[in-house]
Amino acid sequence: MIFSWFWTRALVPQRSVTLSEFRRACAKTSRKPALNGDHVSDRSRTGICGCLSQASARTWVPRVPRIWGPGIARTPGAPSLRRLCFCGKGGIARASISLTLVLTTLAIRAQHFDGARAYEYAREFAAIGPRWPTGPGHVKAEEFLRAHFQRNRDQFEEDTFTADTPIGPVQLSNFIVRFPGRKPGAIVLGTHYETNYPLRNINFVGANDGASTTGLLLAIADRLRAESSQSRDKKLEGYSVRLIFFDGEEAIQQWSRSDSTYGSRHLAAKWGRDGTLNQIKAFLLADMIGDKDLDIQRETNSTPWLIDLVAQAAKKFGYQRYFFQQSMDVEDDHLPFVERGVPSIDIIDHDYGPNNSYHHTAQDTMDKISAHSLTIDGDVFMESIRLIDQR
Ligand code: 1BN
Ligand code: ZN
Repeated sequence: MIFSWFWTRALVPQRSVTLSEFRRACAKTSRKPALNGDHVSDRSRTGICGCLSQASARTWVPRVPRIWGPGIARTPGAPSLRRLCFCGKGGIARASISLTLVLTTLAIRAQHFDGARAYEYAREFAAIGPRWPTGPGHVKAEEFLRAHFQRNRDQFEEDTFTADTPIGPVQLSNFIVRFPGRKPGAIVLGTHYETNYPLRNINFVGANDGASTTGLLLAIADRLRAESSQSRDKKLEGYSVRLIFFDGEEAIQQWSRSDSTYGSRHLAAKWGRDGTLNQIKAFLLADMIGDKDLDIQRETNSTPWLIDLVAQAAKKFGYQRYFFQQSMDVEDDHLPFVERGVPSIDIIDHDYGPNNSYHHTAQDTMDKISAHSLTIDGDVFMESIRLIDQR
């Protein structure tokens, strides 16, 4: 039987014992002796639980959490969760596994978000180069996302359509990834992944504008995949989560309501027709929030209760100074959803570089964004999901 750090620290009275004491207790109860380095427990009989120290076979001490998931190092050679379970009675074993799955999920959630992982995804994605619609980088960006979701066996779909643009019909594709939950209803997180067509001749890679938030959502997908895999039915505990990688957010010629947000306008209309919009509890859009100097504005087209909820999530981590110090209204991919009554928020930092001088310029490169900002973003997105689940 194994127990996570929460169990050993929070629920079980702690006392130090030696390895020989533990082995004697095991022998009395016909338990298999544990291996050095194993996390062990004989709480039911002896009330002791912890992890055998690899440094000394003589001392048994509670140690670091023996949990693992994306971004959490599993000790090389550490036994799997199932192998660690060695208690006798089937029912107790099953209950123990369930408890462990719940506690492991809580432990994953308790970790700070892995912004370094999000940054690495963003770096790979920006390295594709400019991703303007109809260009070669756009095809590569689609291939990157497709290959990524296929490799991870995610439930994903490509929502391909033809947009009517100032340069004629253009084929665009939104990518939608689903993580089913136990509660009826869905939380939607979105970003755009393409780059600006008018900037196609200046090597504009959109490290912040497109790549950073694509990296963020890919790292969020890793967390959701890990959380799902911890449960027996492979579902999230709360609402389903859908991640959308929108195409065609940028203007093809000049930003206007009809020349921008092609992917979100298409999907919101489609989901309005097929009833999907009615299931959406909240839509959180991420845009340009990889900026090293993070300064997220209160976007005034966004839904007030959702702004408050995100502020509450930020407060939990002491991140207030990065959020909502200024207000601004921005037309973005959330508007087609706002207009159809879906509670929505644009989490955007439209203050990028001195006097916004990096925005839509060749200066929008990886050195202007940071893993730290992506950690802040990820923490707040994950906590916002939790708060929406609890509403
Ligand atoms: C976001 C990224 N946007 C364009 N690239 C939308 C936007 C429109 C942001 C107007 C600020 C002002
Ligand atoms: Zn842009």
